[in-house]
Parts: sequence; C-alpha cells; structure tokens
Amino acid sequence: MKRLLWVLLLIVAFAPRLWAHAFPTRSEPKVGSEINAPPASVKIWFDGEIEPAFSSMQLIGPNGKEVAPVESKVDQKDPALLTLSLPKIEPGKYQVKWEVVAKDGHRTEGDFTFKLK
Ligand SMILES: [Cu+2]
Repeated sequence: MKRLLWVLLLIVAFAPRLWAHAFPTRSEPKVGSEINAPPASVKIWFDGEIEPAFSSMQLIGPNGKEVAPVESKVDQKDPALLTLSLPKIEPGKYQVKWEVVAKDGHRTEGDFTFKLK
C-alpha cells in the first residue's frame, strides 16, 4: 500500500513534464519592454515544438484594433519559434496575443504588452 502511494506521487510529480504543454521561454520585443525603434516582427520562442496549423499570434494596437492582418507563422528552421511580421507601427502600447498547440495536442494561450516610444 505504501509503495503504491509512492508510485502515485511520482506520477503526479512528473506528469507536467510528460504532458509537455508549450510555454513561451522568451520573446522579441521582450514582455513588458519599452522600445525605441519599431520592430520588424514579433517573435515568441516556446519550450517545445508547436503545430503550425493551430498556432497563431495577433498584435493589438493602441486603438484596440488588430495591426495589419498578416498571418503569423512557425519558423521553418525552428519549430518552437512563432513569428509575426509587421508593417511599420506607430508609437504606443501594444498587446500581443498568442495561442499555440504543442505536439501533445494541448493548447496554451497568453498575452503580453510592449510599448513603442
Ligand atoms: Cu500538454
């Protein structure tokens, strides 16, 4: 009985790793950053491969509207990198919204902001 409990504890302790949902490890522009020059793109690196067909990113501008409806895409050489190419954007506060599906089929989503001076 005691042994069974230990086994259950181990399963619970390691399960999140086995499930391997994709979470962001870093981004460009950085989360919450203030930048001086308009970025050519927004990039988010995840901790694992993401599914191109079900992963996307949107940029919401200072006016609350989506900036240029360009498609975000998963990098061809790095399957853990999601990129959104941008037109030249005006100063203001921007919100990045992302939604990805990891190789295990689990969906994660989130958002962050950055400010262009
Ligand atoms: Cu998962």
